[in-house]
Amino acid sequence: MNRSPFERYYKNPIIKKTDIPYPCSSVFNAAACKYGDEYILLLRIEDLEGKSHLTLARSANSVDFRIDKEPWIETSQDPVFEPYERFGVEDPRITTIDGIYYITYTAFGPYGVRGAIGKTSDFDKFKRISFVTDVDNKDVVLFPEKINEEYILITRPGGFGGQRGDIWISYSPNLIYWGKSRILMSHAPGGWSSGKLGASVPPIKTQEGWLLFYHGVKRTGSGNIYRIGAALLDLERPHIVMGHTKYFILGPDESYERIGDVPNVVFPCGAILEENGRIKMYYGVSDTAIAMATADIEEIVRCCLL
Ligand code: M1P
Repeated sequence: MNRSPFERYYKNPIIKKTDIPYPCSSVFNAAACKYGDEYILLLRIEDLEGKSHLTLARSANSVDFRIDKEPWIETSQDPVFEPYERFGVEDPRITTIDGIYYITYTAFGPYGVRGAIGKTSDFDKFKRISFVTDVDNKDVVLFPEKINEEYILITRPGGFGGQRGDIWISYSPNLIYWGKSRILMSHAPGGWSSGKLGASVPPIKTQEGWLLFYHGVKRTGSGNIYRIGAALLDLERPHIVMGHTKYFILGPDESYERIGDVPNVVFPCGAILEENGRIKMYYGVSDTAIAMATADIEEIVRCCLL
């Protein structure tokens, strides 16, 4: 019996490296949003040297994408940002607030990885704002609303070299200075997410609470297995976890999720809630391609509250 609420698109994966109009090594972990009538994906593309950049793709129907002929966001040449992005920019997420599209991403450089944020209003000009974490802290997602005049951010400090990595929440008046950090979710020993956690997709507002998809990692003798769970956070006090799915709700099963540069990985960075209550979730598969799956948002919320 398949108890996942997700239904995979029958033509998965929807984007592969052979779809990219220039030479590259892989394409995976894409941010997603609607811009006017179009679906936008911001693709993480790894070049032939192994360094990642971000390239835009657009679609009228959510599955057939036109991919830009050149990268949109690459390592910054600005001396404020360059030292921390020297090895690439990775794993973007998009959050819309008042018509501005905020893009959080992982900056990778000689000192480690850290979270960064920038913005666009037209998917043409992109302006960096700040780094939102120090090093060894990533999987950054921004809430789509301010609460009590504050921006709210979720991050994942740690998790490297086999160490623990839990999900934290922080607050800021201006997207630059972050504080009041506290633990949001920590992994339970022994289970499907016992290795480390990380937020996947920016929180989605529902009547019952903020729906947060997250990835959980199980470490095995043959490597990591990345799977997806969901949690429901209190609408006014989002540091309160009202519930989470008892089991993972999407895991690597199909061959394209099992086999690739990094096997056994499903890694969403973007999801779009349609008017009919279906979520379209875009996820990297085995750090090699991009797939899409849909689910009923009410069913996932119910699973969080069981
Ligand atoms: O290889 C799987 C994923 O590993 C890392 O994710 P995290 O640090 O959250 O465990 C990232 O490199 C991610 O890009 C990659 O898909």
